[in-house]
Amino acid sequence: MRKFPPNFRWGTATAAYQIEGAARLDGRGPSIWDAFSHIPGKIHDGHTGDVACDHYHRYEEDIALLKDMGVKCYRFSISWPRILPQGRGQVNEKGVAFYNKLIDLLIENDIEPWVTIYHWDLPLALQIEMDGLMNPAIATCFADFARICFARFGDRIRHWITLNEPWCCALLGHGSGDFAPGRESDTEPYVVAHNLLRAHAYMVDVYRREFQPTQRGVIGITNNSNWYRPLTDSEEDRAAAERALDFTLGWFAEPVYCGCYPQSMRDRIGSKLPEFTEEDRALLKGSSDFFGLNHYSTNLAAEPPSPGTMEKKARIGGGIMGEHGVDLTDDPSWKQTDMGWNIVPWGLRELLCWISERYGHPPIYVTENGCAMPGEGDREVALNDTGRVEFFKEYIGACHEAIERGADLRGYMSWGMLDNFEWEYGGSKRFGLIWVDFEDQDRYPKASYHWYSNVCKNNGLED
Ligand code: PNW
Repeated sequence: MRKFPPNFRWGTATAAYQIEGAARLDGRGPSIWDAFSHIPGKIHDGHTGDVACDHYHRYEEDIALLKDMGVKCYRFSISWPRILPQGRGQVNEKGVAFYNKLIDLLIENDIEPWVTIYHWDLPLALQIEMDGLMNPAIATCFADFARICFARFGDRIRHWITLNEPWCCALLGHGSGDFAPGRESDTEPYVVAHNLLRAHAYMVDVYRREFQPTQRGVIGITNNSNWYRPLTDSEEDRAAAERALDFTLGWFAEPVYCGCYPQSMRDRIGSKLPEFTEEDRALLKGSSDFFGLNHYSTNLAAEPPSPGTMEKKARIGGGIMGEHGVDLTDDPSWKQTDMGWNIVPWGLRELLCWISERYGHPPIYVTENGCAMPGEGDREVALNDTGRVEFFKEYIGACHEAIERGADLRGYMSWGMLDNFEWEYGGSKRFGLIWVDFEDQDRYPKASYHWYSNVCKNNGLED
């Protein structure tokens, strides 16, 4: 048995728009994802999050499934437009009541609620009225929304995550246009990233000044990153791999830990990269009590030119990925998930050790890791998901190795609890430990659910 440290947090994660449904119920206002998913052609087969997993009505059943799984914690996000239908101003008490019921029932079942304040569902009103994440004033809107969350729920929440994966909002929402609000640009991502970093800092500032002294929780940000392995041992390729990390993870982590953007970005982006004011810099530096990491894959990184560069540019739009000047490729021997993401478990180990070294040994939580597997539209295939069990076994093993090498990893959350609305892919990509029948909303635990349940209960991996 490979045991994990005592008090290691085993959990699983979801996001509001991906599971709740009840999109027009009990006073919820529209978000940019409601608007985006209803535009023909944006989402696979015209799927939307109108119903999703109907978790809004089935949260009791879902908490019972969490309880049986034996997780110690459950990460979910709060739908901003359910709390503030206009994005600011009047609070929707029915929305508050839903999260109160959810939080209370989790605690009753000995499951720690971990709250993500923003998992991409910006109120549509803020997009229309003020250009959403492009407007510097959005940071104050985030802080005001967060204050309501702390005030209403903070007496029972010990772990807050301000933002989920700002990289996706910047690059996919404003670079390639694959995500809401669907903008394609090679300048907007830098502005959006900058405003989200400021929003994070403002939210943390509100928490630390007004709530943390009495509520005694911790607060941090969750970033996503692949691991980038140098294609060869050459100095150029090693520099290219570091640069790829800077442009994905360092872009958001460096300001939080050091108060500025990575040097390689400043060198290459020049004046397109906004600058922090002294005040913002001071608020940002040291603004995370832990390092939240979502991790899904690994690529090879090399110094261009080579044909791969152009391919990546086209895929992740606007030329912006090209700006790091890294040729990203895949090793043909690597297996891939249904998303086409490479399965490289040791990449997570390397990334955890890199974070630990680069950012001064912070407490780290893996707040998402998981896979979509092919053929799972078919229930029988999904319930016997040996590929996912193998994936988790190897990736959790890699976490264990990272701890042995000295990383202060304190928790691991699988993505995701349920098959859900997988953004642009709608219901066609299934990441869940639990299979969902989107016709009648019945839930069926997959083999991986039972396997993961043992990991949680044993606090370790059976050999
Ligand atoms: C994450 N990429 O998204 C999100 O936090 C989840 O909501 C989502 O369901 C999950 O991963 C699976 O996709 C990502 O292009 C989306 O590298 C895209 C990327 C990474 C993460």
